[in-house]
Amino acid sequence: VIRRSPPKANNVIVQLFEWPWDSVAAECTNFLGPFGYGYAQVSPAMEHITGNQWWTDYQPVSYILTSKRGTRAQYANMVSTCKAAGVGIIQDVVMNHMSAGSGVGFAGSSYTKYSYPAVPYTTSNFHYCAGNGQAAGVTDLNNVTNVRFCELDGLADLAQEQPAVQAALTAYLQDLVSLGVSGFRVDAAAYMEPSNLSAIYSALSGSPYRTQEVYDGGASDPSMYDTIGDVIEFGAPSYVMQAFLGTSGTFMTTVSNLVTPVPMNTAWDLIPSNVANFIMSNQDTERSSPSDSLNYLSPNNAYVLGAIFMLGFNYGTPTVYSGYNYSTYDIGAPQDSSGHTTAVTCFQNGWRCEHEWIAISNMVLYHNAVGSAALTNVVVGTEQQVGFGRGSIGYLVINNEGSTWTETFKTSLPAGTYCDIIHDTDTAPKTCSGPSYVVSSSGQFTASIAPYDALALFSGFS
Ligand code: LAG
Ligand code: CA
Repeated sequence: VIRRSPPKANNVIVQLFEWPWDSVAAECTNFLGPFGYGYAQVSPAMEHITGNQWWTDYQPVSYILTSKRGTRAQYANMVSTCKAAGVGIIQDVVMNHMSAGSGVGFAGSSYTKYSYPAVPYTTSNFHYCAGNGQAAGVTDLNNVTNVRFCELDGLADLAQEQPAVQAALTAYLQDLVSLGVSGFRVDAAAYMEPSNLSAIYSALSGSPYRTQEVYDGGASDPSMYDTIGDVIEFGAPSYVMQAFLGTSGTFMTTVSNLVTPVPMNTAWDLIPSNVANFIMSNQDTERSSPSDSLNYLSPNNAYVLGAIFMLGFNYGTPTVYSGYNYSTYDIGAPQDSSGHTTAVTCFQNGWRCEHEWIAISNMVLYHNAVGSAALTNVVVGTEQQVGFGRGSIGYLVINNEGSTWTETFKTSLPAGTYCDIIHDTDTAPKTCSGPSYVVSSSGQFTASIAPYDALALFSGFS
C-alpha cells in the first residue's frame, strides 16, 4: 500500500530538529497531542559519528539505536508515550551513505570509511563511481548516474542494489517499525534509485508513511519518486520566502492561484498536493546562504506569517519546523560533557519552539478543523494582503504590508461571535481569549489588521 498522506485526519508534522527522545516524549504528552499535531519528525536515531556539529547525525556508523538523543530504551519509550498522546513518530532515516573518516561511533562501534563491522558492511558494499575501486563526488545534478552512484559530500555511497545492502537497510527500517514508528523521512532520497527504495519499502510490514527528500530541478526528479511515497516539495519554502519577503511580487501570483481549481499547481510549478509534503523551512534550507527559506531571523514576522499561511492553505501535508538558534552553520544543539543533547526547555538555551507559538499551534487546530474544505471568499487588498475562507468553517486574513488593512470581509461562516485565534493570549488548547469579531447574518465582519499581522476566525474554540 502506498500512503498518499499520513493516515490520519490531523496530518500536521512538526520537525523537532535535534530534540532528545525524553524531551520529545514529554512534548507529545504536554503539548503536541493537546494541540492536535499528528506527527513528530525526529532527527536520525542510528549510531553516528561523534562531534558537536549537528550534521554528525547524517553520518551513520551502524544501525544501533544509540545516538546523542538517547538510548534504544528511551527511543522505545518516546514512541509509545507519543502514541498514547495521539502523536506518531516520523523517523529521519539515512540510507544513501555511511560516514566519511574513521573513528569510534556514538555507540562505541569502530569504523573506517567503507568498513562498518557493526552492521556489517565492507568495501564491496559501496559504489565506486569512478571505476577501478575509485570513488568520485556528486558533481553534476543533471546526470542521474553521477547523482545516484557517486559520493554526496564525500560520504561512503551504499550500493542499495546489492541484496545484502538492501537486507541491512530493510532490517534497519523494520526495527523502527517494530518499535511503533508511523513513518519515515527518507534522507537524500534523490541520491538513491527509486526501484531500490521501492523494494525496501515493500518489504516492510505495516506500510509506514514516507516523505522523501528529492530536490527540484535535477535529473533525479520528484516525479520519479511520487508513486512510491510523498515527496518534500522544496519549491514551496522558496516561494513562501519570496512571497513573504515581498522580493519578487510572488504574493500576487499566489493569490491568483488561490482562486483556481488547482491551487498553486500551475504558476508555482509544484508537485500535486496529494503527494506533497509542504515544508516552509528545514535545517538545510534555513542554513543555506543565501537562505532557501524563511528562518528565525527573517524580518517583519515573516516566519510566523509563513507558517500561518501554510497551515491555513490547502496544499499538501504541512511540516512546521522547530529549531534552535545558531551562530555558525555547524553548531549543534546544546550538549553535555558526554556529548548527549541536553533536555529541551522551550524558549531557553536557544530552543525556539516555534511549534508552541500560540498563533502557530492554534493554526494547527484550525488546519485540522477545516480539513479538505475548499478555499472560499478570497479577498485581495494590495499584493501583500489576502483573506480566504475554508468552506463554512474558518476564515484567515494575512496582512503582509507595512500599513494597517481595514476591510469588511465576506465569509461563509455562520453568524456568530468568533475569537481571533492568532491573538489568543490563553495558552490552553481550544480556549481563546483573543479579541472577538461578530460575523453578521450575511457572513460579514469588519476588521483592522495591523502591519505584518494576521487574523483567523473559526468556531472550534470556546
Ligand atoms: C541531506 N539531504 O540530502 C540532509 O538533509 C543534509 O542535511 C545532509 O548533509 C545530507 N543529506 C547528507 O545526509 C549534512 C550537512 C553537511 C554534512 C553532511 C554529513 O548539510 O554539511 O557534511 O550532513 O555530515 C559534513 C561537512 C562536509 C563534509 C562531510 C563529510 O559539512 O564538508 O564533506 O561532512 O565529512
Ligand atoms: Ca547514492
